[in-house]
Amino acid sequence: MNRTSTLLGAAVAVFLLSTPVAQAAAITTTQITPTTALPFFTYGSQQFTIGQINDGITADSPFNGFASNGITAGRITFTLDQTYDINSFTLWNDINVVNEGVRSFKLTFEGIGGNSLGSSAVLTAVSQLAPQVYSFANVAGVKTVQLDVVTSNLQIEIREVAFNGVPTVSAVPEPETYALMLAGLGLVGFMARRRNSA
Ligand SMILES: [Ca+2]
Ligand SMILES: [Ca+2]
Repeated sequence: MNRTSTLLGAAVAVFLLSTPVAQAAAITTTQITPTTALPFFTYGSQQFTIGQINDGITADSPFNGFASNGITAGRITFTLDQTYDINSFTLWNDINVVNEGVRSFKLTFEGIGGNSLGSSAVLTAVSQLAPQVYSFANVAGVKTVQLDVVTSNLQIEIREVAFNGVPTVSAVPEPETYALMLAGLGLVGFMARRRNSA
């Protein structure tokens, strides 16, 4: 390995060390604001409203979760508290009592300006107590996720949702990182010129 490639390697190493790496974490509850035009089911004094989809409660009791009052398809919008780079969606569907709930759905990701960042394929779901995790290639800069329920059995019933990801980091390097990169590249250029003139 000659000196130029060694210096180039050093410059790249400095750049990598200077780039903060956030740990992927669950995006839940107050990080998500759900909205929908779907009606909600009521049972006696109980209301199965959209806010139950992100209240952090995933248990069977007390019948917690959103239910769409007999509507089997429709859109629920999740607005996130900031932009995230997302790599999975977790669905707590209905519990498997009489087998209602979501059967298939699609996710569409949107950036901060409402621009589409792409959609998932139509994904399948089953009624069960355990959460279902849907992993996908990382989608960067997501501010809003549209959940389009395509089919359900009896009605849409969702106990809870979450995403997994990291807060989006600006693509522009930090000033000090940028300066280190320039210094490294300058050294490489200097050494290359010396080699050429030698
Ligand atoms: Ca809940
Ligand atoms: Ca149910």
